[in-house]
Amino acid sequence: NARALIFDVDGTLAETEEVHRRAFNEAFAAAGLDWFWDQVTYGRLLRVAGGKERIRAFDQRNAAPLLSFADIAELHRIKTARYAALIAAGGCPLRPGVRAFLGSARRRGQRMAIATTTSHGNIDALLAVALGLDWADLFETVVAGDDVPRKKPAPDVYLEVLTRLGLGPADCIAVEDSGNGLVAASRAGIPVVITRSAYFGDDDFAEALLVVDHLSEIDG
Ligand code: XBP
Ligand code: MG
Repeated sequence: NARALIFDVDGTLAETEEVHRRAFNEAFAAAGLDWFWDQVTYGRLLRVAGGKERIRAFDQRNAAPLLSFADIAELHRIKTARYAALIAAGGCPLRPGVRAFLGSARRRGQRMAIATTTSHGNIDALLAVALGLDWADLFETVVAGDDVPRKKPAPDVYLEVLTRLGLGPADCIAVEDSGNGLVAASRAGIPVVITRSAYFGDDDFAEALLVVDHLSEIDG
């Protein structure tokens, strides 16, 4: 019976990666780059956590990379604006069972937090539509990728959540969808429940406490 649940966002609360992928492609077009990430390419690139880091990794596939750090920051700014607009226009539903899972955890008195690679703005765009404008009341603290030195699979976001909650890792359970996320939480010493997602379903989850297809399987 964990005292706190720490949630990943992308892939865990909602299947957001196709919206991210579309936002990246729209940003490339807007910047006049003839880049297009199809699903196969994006699936490979998702090994690199973080949008800016992913753009850099793709640019560096060539001997002569095109983009400076400032170019990447600007491209990612456009991507983030496109993502928020796409989410606001069409939303991105929560995965099956997520709403009920959050509701029962709250009724049980479990504390809840978020540990994610993406940005505060993107989390707000997603959860304001999916859970309502008061979504942040559910979570005691939200740690995002740019709040810490290193992104997943480094344990930084999880260690920061533990510090903010004032809890040890064994008092918590992390809910994740990817191998990168599993490694990040495990390096922080936190047991992990995996909910398989579209892009990461075939990752190695041998270290996980439990693996399910949807959180609806373990509600309550
Ligand atoms: C999610 C990610 C993110 C998104 C893009 O990882 O890797 O990079 O794809 O987000 P996780 P940004 O679910 O493990 O947190 O472009 O905002 O970085
Ligand atoms: Mg994820």
